[in-house]
Amino acid sequence: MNPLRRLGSRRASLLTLLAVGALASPAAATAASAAPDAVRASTLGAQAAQSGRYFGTAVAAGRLGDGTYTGILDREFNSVTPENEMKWDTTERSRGSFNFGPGDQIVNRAAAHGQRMRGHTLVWHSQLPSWVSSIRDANTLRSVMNNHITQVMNHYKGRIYAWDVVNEAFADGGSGQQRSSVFRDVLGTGFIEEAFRTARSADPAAKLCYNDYSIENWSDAKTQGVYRMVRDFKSRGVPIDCVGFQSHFGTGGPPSSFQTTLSNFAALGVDVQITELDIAQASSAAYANTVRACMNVARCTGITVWGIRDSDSWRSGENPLLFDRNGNKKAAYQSTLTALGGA
Ligand code: 9MR
Repeated sequence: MNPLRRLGSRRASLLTLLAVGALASPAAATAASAAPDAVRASTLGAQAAQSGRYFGTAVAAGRLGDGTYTGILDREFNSVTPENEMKWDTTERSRGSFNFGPGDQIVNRAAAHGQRMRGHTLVWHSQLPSWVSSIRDANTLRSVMNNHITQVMNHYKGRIYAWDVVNEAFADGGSGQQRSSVFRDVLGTGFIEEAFRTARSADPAAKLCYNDYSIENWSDAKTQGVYRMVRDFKSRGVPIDCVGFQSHFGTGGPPSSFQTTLSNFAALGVDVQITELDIAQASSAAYANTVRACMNVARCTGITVWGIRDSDSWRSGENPLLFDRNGNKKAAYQSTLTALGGA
């Protein structure tokens, strides 16, 4: 067929469709002209997906029997992070004896619902069994740490989009240095590099993240300390793919420099993700500002809120999430959905 004629008939049928649509539904035509390049979705996950991002939540295995909870989970979210089920005190409570039951429950369910998984977390000073924190010999601790990373990652190989390989290794306050922990104190500060190298060999397809809190404000010493580490890793070829900003915010939401922080890290050649978002009292503006900061950074690949309903939150007294205790959408839900639609 003559290509011009083909174009002509396609244009004609498009015009017919538009005309019919405008007659049938003036409201739909108005919405379409306000968002010419994106159908506006009605759930968080679907809306995030339109810009190639995900919108996830922390999930607790113990709540999976609650139909209100799972109803929201499957409707709204396309990424899942186990809230506690992949932590060392669950996965290797005694040396060499691994328990993947609770983690598997979450991973299998997420796979069945087409949700991606973030693995959380392999090396962390907290929720760490005392048999690990009492090790004083460096060779023993090195092999225990590497074995833990390898066994857990092998078990979930191919099923995890991104792993928080090391969690919260930097100190609060003005030092900009690593915090004291059994890992740093016995192995030295190089334990983070070792953990990432081990993780890369265990599952080369998983994205490897460093995850921390209070690294959202660009000028903070802690932020700068993590930035220097990532810059050093990238310059020496230490495998790291992403940085997770937990984003447990107070009532004011993110610091005004948050987008700058995200884009400065991204410029080092890593993805950035908001990994544990919750905001005291969940104001609409604070949620919208957080989501916008991510939307404005191309390498900000996704957002995870740390729980579904306020009653599911580790800080439930502050009502920090997007759904109230009855599972109703809060005002911040709407501002989040709108902000996910982009500028
Ligand atoms: O939400 C988690 C809560 O159920 C646990 O009791 C707590 C134990 O440390 O961990 C919470 O999740 C934390 C996450 O794993 C790492 N960043 C801080 C989160 C909130 O404390």
